[in-house]
Amino acid sequence: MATSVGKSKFDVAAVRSDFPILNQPLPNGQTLVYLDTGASAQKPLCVIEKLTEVLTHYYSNTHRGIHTLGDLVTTEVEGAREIVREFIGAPSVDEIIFTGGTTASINAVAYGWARKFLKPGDEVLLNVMEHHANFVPWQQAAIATGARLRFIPLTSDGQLDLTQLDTVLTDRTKFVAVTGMSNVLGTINPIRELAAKARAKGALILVDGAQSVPHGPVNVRDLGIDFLVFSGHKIYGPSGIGILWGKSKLLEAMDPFQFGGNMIREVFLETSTWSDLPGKFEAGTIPIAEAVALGMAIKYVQQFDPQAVHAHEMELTAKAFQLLHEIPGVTIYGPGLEHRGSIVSFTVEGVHPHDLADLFNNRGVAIRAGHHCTMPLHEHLNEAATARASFGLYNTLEEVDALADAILYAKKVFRR
Ligand code: C6P
Repeated sequence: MATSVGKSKFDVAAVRSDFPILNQPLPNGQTLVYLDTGASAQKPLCVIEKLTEVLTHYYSNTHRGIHTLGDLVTTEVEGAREIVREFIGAPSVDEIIFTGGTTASINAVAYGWARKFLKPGDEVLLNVMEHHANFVPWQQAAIATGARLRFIPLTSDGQLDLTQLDTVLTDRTKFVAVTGMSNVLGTINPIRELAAKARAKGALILVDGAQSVPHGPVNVRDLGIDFLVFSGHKIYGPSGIGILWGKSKLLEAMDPFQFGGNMIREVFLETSTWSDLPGKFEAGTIPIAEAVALGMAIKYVQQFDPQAVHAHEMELTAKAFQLLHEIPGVTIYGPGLEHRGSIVSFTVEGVHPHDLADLFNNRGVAIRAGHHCTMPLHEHLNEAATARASFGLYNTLEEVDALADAILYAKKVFRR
């Protein structure tokens, strides 16, 4: 396990020592300033070592009772499933489905639940801050079933406008899909309140936790939600692995999304029956080493005091706010600090975000630029693209200075 285990206080220097990639120069010799954790988080050594351990010592497919390696690896995978269950407060380990990531998890619900249960005239409630992964599957399900999409309007500072909720959440609403935290605006949405309102209308609610789950504790029972999805690679774990959690009675009622090995009980010539949960939704071979390493990534995150992590990440965000606000021509999108997480999207007047990212890269500063898979949101913002800095537990206040310096440098290059 990592060197930072057991720290009573959050210690960013110790955290950084857990991440090999942060402690080596870039191929061009520069020091990496990694401000792109919202796209993919870096990996601590314990996660890297866990992947290697599985592949080196007990890799095989997960068939318990066939041979020794199968038993060992199955025990590890099921151990990881239990870690996820405990992490999100799910009542049963059978409700934890390993998928390829957030996108795959949402598609499983949009196919398995929405296409089965939505009828013409039913409504699905979205909003324009959603990532395409929590937008397009619902759009396609609505086209396929004749259901109608409705949208919670946004306030001028990029929050869900709950004063309009009663207009768009109706007796016809059957499903609400909402992000826990916007990958562009950083907005943290009031999930408990939305879940209660959805429940009162008899609608189900899915939370896209891709951005929110890595940054703070989540408890699906406390929140009162029906589905939670997230990705391993954004929570310091491997890519290619993600989680779909759903209430067992919903998962049992849903159709599988993918068909093949592992997910069947019996196959006849003309028909088949499905395996119990979670196997029903795990067709084929799951990413085995990645699932085990996701368990390790969660244990890594869990060792920190969540309040200390939050305080650290918000200190970085507050400093970015302050420095960027002081630079003429910079616009920051999204709400104030009290309603957001550690994502800061911005534009610099007269400099295209892609040029910004390119110039930043010359200085070793890694940010993301573009529409960040949120074209409806960028249409709403009236911007084709934005630049985005996103912070994780390993970032430092000095790296926020490097961000501000890089903006000043870009302005100088473009004589703005
Ligand atoms: N966002 C970014 O913002 P996948 O690719 O399936 O692991 O995650 C998709 C996804 C879903 N919802 C939200 C809120 C997200 O932020 C993302 C991924 C990345 O840089 C890549 S576009």
